[in-house]
Amino acid sequence: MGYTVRMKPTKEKTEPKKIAFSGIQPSGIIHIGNYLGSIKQWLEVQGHYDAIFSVVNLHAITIPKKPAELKAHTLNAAKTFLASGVDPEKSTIFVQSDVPEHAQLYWALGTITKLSELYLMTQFKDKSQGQGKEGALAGLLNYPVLMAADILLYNTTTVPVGEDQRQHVELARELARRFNEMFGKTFIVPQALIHKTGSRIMGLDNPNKKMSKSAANKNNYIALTDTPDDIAGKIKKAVTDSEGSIHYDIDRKPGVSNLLTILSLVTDTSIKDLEKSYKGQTTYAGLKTDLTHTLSDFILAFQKKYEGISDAEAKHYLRMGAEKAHAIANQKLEEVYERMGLLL
Ligand code: AQP
Repeated sequence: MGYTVRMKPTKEKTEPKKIAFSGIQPSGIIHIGNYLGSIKQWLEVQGHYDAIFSVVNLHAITIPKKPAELKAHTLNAAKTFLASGVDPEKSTIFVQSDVPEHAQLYWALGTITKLSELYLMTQFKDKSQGQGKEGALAGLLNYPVLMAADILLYNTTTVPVGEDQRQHVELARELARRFNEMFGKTFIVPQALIHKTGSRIMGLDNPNKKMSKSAANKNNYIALTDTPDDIAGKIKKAVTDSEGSIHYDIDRKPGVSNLLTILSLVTDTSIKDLEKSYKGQTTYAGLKTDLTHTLSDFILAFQKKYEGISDAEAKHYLRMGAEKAHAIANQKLEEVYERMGLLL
């Protein structure tokens, strides 16, 4: 005699769709900090998330730019995405100004953002110093509102960024919650994805300030366009300390800790293992030589891929991406307009 085991019908669990959005400003030549803090994480989410990556040129003009340079940096940024391993068949890449919904949602969100929230932003405080108290531009103040629009347009769940963007993602979360409360559930409240190591690569010339594309001193950053000679020169001049012991201590040894962090991420070796391998060394020459060779190999391999990508190919993928992004963004904007009473 056989038994019939009746199984309770199991409800199929459908995981919510994971959507990642991130961007880079075409405000200069992309550096190793942008790569390690942001693009490297994009490659980790690619394939597991619906990933959308944008060259955020509307953000870049919050600090005045020469038009021809902005155009060149925009295309170069897109080629950098591709050369780094962003696959345009798996992920969407596009230029922000090609999708007008970013500026439109920015306006709508600006109407529920408090000025006090914007004045609190560290990036505004830092960057407006260069514009002077009276001359600080509204675009720079509103930068985080535009960034919230970028993120919220795509039902983004996850925002892979460097540490400097944490405060801006926090505002995007707050605006999503506020809008949902005021007008009904419209936006997903996104999470920042910020790695513990590498989310804040420091300037080589000043390890107490983050590496930055627009730094006045070229020795601040390793650009992805640097030659092995540039790299050797910059690493040689990188600020360390006079202690002569190679270990990680962010407070007492910010320069050496920064070099160890970069080497750890580029070689996929833990900082602990690196410390062990340099135990007993009393100068920084060995660490600097290893970092120079590792970075040169990494950047030369990147440049080889970059040179294989034509402008026409990059433009093709950007057009394709803009169409895909526009379709999603347009639907979300309509929903927002409907909820706010902007559609009849
Ligand atoms: N030093 C850094 N370490 C780690 N991650 C970093 N990012 C920027 N600097 C570092 C991350 O790179 C992504 C793109 O940055 P962005 O283009 O939006 O502008 P940013 O954050 O203001 O970077 P820069 O290089 O300093 O540009 P400028 O000089 O134009 O302001 C972001 O995810 C950022 O967190």
